[in-house]
Amino acid sequence: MQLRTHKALPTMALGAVLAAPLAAQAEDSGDPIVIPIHNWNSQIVMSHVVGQIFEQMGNNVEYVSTDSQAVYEAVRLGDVHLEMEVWEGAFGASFNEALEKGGLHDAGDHDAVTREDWWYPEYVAELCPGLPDWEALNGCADMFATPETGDQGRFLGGPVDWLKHDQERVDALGMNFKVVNAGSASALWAELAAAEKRGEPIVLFNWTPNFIEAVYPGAFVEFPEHEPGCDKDSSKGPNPDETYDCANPPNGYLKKAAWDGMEETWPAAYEMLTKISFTNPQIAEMAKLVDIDELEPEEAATVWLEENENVWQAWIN
Ligand code: TMO
Repeated sequence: MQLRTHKALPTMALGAVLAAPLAAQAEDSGDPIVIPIHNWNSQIVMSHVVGQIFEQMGNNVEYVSTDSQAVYEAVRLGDVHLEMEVWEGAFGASFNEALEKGGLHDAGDHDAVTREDWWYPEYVAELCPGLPDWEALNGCADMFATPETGDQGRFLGGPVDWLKHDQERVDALGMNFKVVNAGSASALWAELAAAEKRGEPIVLFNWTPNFIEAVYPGAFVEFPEHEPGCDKDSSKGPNPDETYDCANPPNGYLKKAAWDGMEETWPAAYEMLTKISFTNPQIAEMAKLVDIDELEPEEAATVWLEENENVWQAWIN
């Protein structure tokens, strides 16, 4: 008895020494980390990738479908706890607004550089010489007319919760186009595939990184150069009387955002979140796993994690 206690001591002492630095760190709460899901596939897959890493770390996770503009208010209030894809072009304004009100913060940039704007498949440049210049596009407006848009060209925009101000830009630049919003990302790609098959002109909303670049060569329309403040200050951009008369940022950021309470509630998960940085090819691949390979987003995330273990293990250790 005496001997056993004595023998056990060194082990216990070592255990105490090892436990000490860990005990000093607060543990992550057992409450679920609520992750918002939107309506384009890289965001959905990336959110599941990160959620599955959190689960591997022992956290609980919940996913909720959320409007991609209203989400910044939801993060600020702590109703959801982070956002994995803050695209500068589409969401910079909503993100900044929530940032000013307080409750949410910038949790770091991805390596990825982004662009979101009017785009056409390569063959359209042959039909409308002068592209990618926006004035050349405007000169070809009638080529893009549909029964829905009458004499005007149709710009096929994304779902209404993405870029909010395409029609304002058309008006500010005096373009002979009408914006028609697609109901979903897959509706955009279905229209693109149909137009390409028939060799018909089409100009639609697109973005990079996306799986599209691996399938359809094409280019963004070049609008008057992006100027910060062009959305609020009419003196910016070529039309002195109007706002939104310039391009979206051609080299936009892609950020993560977090609820201010996240660090205290889930310190380990939060630290991992701040280390995450995805590249353009990684994000395009996440979209491809669903849009082309037709996996469910959860499965796509699991496949991505299996194939990229070296990438994400570095964020945990
Ligand atoms: C918000 N999006 C990446 C689809 O442009």
